[in-house]
Amino acid sequence: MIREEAFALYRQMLLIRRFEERCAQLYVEGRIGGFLHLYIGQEAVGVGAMSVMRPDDYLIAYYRDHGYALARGADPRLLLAELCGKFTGISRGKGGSMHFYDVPRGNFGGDGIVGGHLPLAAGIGYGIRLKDTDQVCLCFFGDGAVNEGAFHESLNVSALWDLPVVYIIENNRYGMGTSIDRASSVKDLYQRASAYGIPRREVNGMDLLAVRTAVAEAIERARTDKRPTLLEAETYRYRGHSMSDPGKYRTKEEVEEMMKSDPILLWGKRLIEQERFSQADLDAVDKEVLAQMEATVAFVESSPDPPPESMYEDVYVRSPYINMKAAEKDPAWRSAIKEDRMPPTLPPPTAAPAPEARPAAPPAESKPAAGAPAAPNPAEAAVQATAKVGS
Ligand SMILES: Cc1ncc(C[n+]2csc(CCOP(=O)(O)OP(=O)(O)O)c2C)c(N)n1
Ligand SMILES: [Mg+2]
Repeated sequence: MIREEAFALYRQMLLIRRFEERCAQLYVEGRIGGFLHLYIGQEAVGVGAMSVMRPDDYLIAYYRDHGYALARGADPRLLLAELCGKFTGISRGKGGSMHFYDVPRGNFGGDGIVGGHLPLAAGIGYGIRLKDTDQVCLCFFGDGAVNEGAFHESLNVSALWDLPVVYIIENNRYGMGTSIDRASSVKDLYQRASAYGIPRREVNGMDLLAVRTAVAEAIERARTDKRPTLLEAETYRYRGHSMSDPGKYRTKEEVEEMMKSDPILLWGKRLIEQERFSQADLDAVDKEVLAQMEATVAFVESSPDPPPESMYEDVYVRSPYINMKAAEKDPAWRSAIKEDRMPPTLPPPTAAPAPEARPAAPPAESKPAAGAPAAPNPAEAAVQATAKVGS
């Protein structure tokens, strides 16, 4: 790895760490609402994996999703704004911690349902297959997700249909307060892939280089052989499951022991041992990252809240993938999908109504009687129009 890249990866891990430490403070101060799940301790997995992705590849993740967005190059100011519910946020302040979507960077965001996004990863893989490109999709999830039915369904269909998806378990040993010893009959989680004939391996998730090597190999298999892989990265989260977790299910000693193999510490040590950088270099970048965080907070403080009208926006999306049969067989659909445009047979989009044109809520006395059809709602009408195409 070239010197500059080795240092850039160190900086990325540090940025995630400092970003989240600041988030924890802001949460305690009541400036961040909702849930907050921190990735602290697991940074090497996201940063190592992301470092070998191509800009046109995709990723999808679970609710512990801040690290992926930062490692993929999202602006921390937009991410903190999202956490604070500001209109400048990456999901316009409407997603919060668990929903850092960043489609221009191929980031399909976090998901609050354990295992809920694994079928979506298979869907993205299927989309790549339809487009006939050599892109890949990386899918990150926790050890808790491997016991969900969606995990098995997704792995099965990915193997069956040769989908270019790399599934990455971040095994931090706990699902909320439940240790994997109490949740999984097989402790080597990567072996679950043997049931589906999927290539698999485990990797030390605290070692950036090891993660990078394992993910690069899996990506290559997905890109050229169109085969999925299951990786298990052994890692650890230092903080509670979320900010409201008192952490009574593990000892202080266990956490301290794991912190000795801290990924940022290990990578920094390696950079110094190889005489590529000095401790002073590492200290200087830390200072720079801390200053960046202060500027990030200042940006958020001067950001507006979302206007009330914006709650009607970003609710539904029109997708050309709703008609799978046409997408596979109809030449007009196939070429439209390859060129990333809407197939010609879709009805024209229903324009979003101007705020003043929206139907006002009926006064209580004029509500339709029980059983009577409800007044048409423009958003529902748009969905019904889309649904007809797929039926
Ligand atoms: C289907 C479903 N069941 C239960 C929950 C509640 N829940 C939220 S996080 C979590 C633990 C998941 O742990 P893991 O997959 O190991 O990820 P980690 O939080 O350790 O990163 C549970 C049970 C949920 N969100 N979705
Ligand atoms: Mg876990």
